[in-house]
Amino acid sequence: MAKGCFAASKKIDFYVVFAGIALFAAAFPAHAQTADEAWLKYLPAIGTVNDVDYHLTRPRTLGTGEIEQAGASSELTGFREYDKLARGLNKSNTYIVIGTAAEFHKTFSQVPLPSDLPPEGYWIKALTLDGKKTIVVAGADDRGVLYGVFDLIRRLSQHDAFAKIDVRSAPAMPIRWVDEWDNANGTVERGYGGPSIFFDHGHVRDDLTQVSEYARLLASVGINGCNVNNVNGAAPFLTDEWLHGLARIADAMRPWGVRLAISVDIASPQKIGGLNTFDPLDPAVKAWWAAKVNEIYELIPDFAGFTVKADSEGAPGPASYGRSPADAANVLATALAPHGGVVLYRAFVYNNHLDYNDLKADRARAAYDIFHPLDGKFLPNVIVQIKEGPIDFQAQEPVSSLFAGLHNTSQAMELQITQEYLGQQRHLVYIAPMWKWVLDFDLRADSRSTPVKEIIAGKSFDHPLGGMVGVSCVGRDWLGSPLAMANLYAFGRLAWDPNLSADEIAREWIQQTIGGNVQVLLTLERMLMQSWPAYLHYTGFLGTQTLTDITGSHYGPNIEASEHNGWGQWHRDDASGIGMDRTVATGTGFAGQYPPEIAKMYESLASTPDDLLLFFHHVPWTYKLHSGKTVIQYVYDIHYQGAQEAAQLGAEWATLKGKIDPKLFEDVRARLEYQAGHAIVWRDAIVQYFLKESGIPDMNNRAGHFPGRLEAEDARLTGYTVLDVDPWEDASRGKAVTCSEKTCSAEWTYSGPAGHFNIAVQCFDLQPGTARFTFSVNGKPAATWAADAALPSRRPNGDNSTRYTARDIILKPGDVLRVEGVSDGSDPAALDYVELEPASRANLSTAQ
Ligand code: GCW
Repeated sequence: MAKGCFAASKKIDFYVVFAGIALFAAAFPAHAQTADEAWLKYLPAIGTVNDVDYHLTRPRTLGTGEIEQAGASSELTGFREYDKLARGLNKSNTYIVIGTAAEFHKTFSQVPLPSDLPPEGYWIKALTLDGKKTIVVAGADDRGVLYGVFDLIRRLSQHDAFAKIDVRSAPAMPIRWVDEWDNANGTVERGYGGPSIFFDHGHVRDDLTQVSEYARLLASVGINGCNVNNVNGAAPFLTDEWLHGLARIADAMRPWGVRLAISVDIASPQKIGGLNTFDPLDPAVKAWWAAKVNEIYELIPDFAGFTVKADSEGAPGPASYGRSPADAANVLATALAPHGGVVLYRAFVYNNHLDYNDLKADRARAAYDIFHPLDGKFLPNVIVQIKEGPIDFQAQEPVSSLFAGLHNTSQAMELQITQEYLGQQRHLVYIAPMWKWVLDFDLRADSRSTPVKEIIAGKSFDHPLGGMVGVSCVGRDWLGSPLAMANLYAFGRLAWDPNLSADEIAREWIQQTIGGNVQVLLTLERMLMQSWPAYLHYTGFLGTQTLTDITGSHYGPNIEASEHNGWGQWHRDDASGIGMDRTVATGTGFAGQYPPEIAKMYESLASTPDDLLLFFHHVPWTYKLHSGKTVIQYVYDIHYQGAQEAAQLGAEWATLKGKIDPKLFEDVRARLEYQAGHAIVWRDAIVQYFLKESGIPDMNNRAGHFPGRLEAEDARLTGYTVLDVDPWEDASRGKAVTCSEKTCSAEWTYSGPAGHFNIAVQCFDLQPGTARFTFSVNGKPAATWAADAALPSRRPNGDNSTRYTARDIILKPGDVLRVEGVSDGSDPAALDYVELEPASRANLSTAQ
């Protein structure tokens, strides 16, 4: 798979000069990933500049604050460049003046500022000031100015008309943070974009250039806080050396209005503080936290606060002393309150040693069971941070019942931007449509309208705090995949305004990042919007959650991995049926945690929406969905459909060849081709597993039938030995062959009709080695390739099953097909099958 090409795709044209060089890039070494390579690049947008009668000159700043200066100074040359573009066209002078409302009152009291701009809000207005055409950007405060300037830039990049510009905007919620799961050693938990931009070998990095770039990106979409270290293993970060390093990170982010937060280990007083307890109610522990917090604020006066993972997945917590999360949170909150800091206490607290045989046991219940009784017991600067679903960032879950269970506590919703369970950035999955579904979900608390977006904004239950936290996990290659950056962008935009739609956010991002013409815009928008449903369709079904290896990679298919263990991500399938009974009447009672109207909907089979059916109910394979289809037939149909949709993504992208940057085109093309192949691995795993489990055939006769497939285990093998793949469903019919010598081969004699074929070779690309393959017909090599992608697992399974397709191969009966695999010791060139498809039946996944 192509790696890292995107970083090199920088194009020096007007808009890049405008954003990337004129604004900031001079300060950055050429090799670093910069914000203009994410979306701040202002490629020419669609259509023509329709606002050419402006002669934009450098903005005048009314204040001297660092944040305001950052926003303003950065724009100067950019607007001059805009002027160059407009040269020769009919134009007149227009000035830009930026400042806080207070500064405007002092200098230009005649400007009719709105009197009620909320914190961090702004007003952009075209008017006449001192006889000159002027665009005023007035912020409620410094951050408001900065966000207003970024809004103006966004409009510039989309070529909005300025003549009548009149915009008022303010964030929907005060907490708009990203969380990074960076470890002290420079790795990033669940990060797929390379090593940490913050840390290296147990220290804060010397060069924090990329941190400033990241902060600029975050500021451009209104994010105002960044928690830089993993919630796991957080204890060392409170030591002296770390705090000094963290202060440098805070300095790098401060000009962009992004405040530093850190994760803390609740056992720190014992682990690094020399106390013999971390009991939150122990006076020595309280004093330790208070002193530590004072120390932090000496170094970082605008420190944002702490995030806490406690009593969860092995992390220590207050339960060790019989204390509650409120006891622990409040000790930290007391220490932080005098300085204006907050505690984000994660509700991700559950027992990962549940008894699978106990039909009442249910991990989904945990957050509500633990936190609902504590409602009202948290101090005002504590915010309970709740994952959007009751389990764990699955491709589809109902919304967490806890959102409606805390009326007297501030809440933040935690989303995952990094695609841990959504294809780990190797698959294109634009998550905004899923987030929108969650944000818009009306929980009907107190039988009135209480959509999640209003609860977390503090509106539904009247709290001043609340917001959204996105687990981002960027690395030195940002998210490691160019199109995945749309998710980071969308997160920020939704935290600012959850009423934006997923498709309009997609359009904004495409225009700013990829540019191109209307076809590019519409095609990529369609692709982004189709990508989450497609992923859902080939990875799981009807609310079972992602049927992945949940005790391992969280990537490829492994259906039994979720069952028979204490982790509680069960789907409880057997020969008779599938699903978790979470009803009050006969199941775990989880459905009853929702307010009555929602509880009623999920309690009954008839009113539970099909897409969450198996999250709430256990049903026979022959149970009929609202569509009239049986569950098992749906499993077959939707996985064939999902794989086809994945192939369609590649086909759509292929139509953009020549219309966008060639390196970006090729990078994404290779990724989508891989994704289409991996979707087939997913499809086959799930379909053959449940075919065997249910014993019910596919009405459409696809499950278990692969007419064009030649299995490796049926071939004439030289050096290869037959292997039972684990889990069995990850290989065609459960078997593959593996090379125990240096060079091995598998041969088949073709006996079908003559014709042109695309021939897919399905092999396993293991870590850490590089196997080599050659596919030949009658001894003549048709394709040769190296299996050198970075995929999880050192054993052949669905994590690393990949396909290479040789196209338009002419075959006649009697031809000998041969795959030769060269093992390098650590990658034994394992092979699953070859699959022949008539080239005329233009397989969408083959589009190039
Ligand atoms: O889903 C799990 C992840 C862990 C993560 C944990 C959490 C940081 O697999 O990597 O740990 O959630 O959210 O705490």
